[in-house]
Amino acid sequence: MTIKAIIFDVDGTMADTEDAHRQSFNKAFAESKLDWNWDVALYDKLLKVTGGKERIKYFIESFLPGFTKPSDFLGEVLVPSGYEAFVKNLHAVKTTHYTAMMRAGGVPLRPGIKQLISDAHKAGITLAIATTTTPENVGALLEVGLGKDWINYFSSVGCGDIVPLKKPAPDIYNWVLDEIKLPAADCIALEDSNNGLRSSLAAGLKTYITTNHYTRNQDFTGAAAVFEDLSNLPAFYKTSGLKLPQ
Ligand code: XBP
Ligand code: MG
Repeated sequence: MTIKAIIFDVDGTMADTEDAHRQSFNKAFAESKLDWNWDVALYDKLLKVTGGKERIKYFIESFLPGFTKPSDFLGEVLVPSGYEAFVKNLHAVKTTHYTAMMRAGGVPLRPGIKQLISDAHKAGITLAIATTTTPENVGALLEVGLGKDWINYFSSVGCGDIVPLKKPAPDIYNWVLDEIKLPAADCIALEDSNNGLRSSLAAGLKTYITTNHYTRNQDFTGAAAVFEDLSNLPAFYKTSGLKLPQ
């Protein structure tokens, strides 16, 4: 197999961002006068659900039995201040805190990621991104990690709500494959989580895993290989068959 494209997950793969997400959620809760606090142990459970808005709902519906949801309707009329709007606004506040943390250089790229992107780009391999998080979050992270022209490395950047279903559904990977006009058989994916792996496998992608403190005990059945990280790039190139200058 000659690898023609590498599709990168973002959170937990390109950078260890989940704790920054967790802290940003907590800042949004405080700013919104909600006495909610997601510690690491709780967040570990909440990561079962991908997508920040979906995760807030999962928290409310599974951990806050007494919470009175703002009603979406006044009689028959859909009201803008309802539950959907409440979650959407809370998530928007969270995103402002997250992007500020990223722009402050809060989270570096994981070992080997920058070199892999540079080597692959030089070798003419198509690079793309398939993530659950928002485009603003991706931009804020990669502007610092790869520079303001980071977008020039990627032929497609598939994010968040651009597709109907989030990981573990294959939608975001299928969307990216359509954009780069390559069959899954000519591409590989880089992921960090069980939800991500199920999504990329369902899209027919050979997938390599780099674990992190939230995912290292997850099930990676079906992965082509599992690495702690990409600090040993030659080993990753050898295992994946990527023919890249080192
Ligand atoms: C992981 C996710 C994201 C983040 C939070 O994304 O599930 O939802 O946890 O980001 P990835 P948002 O696919 O890159 O691993 O709040 O922006 O959704
Ligand atoms: Mg991830």
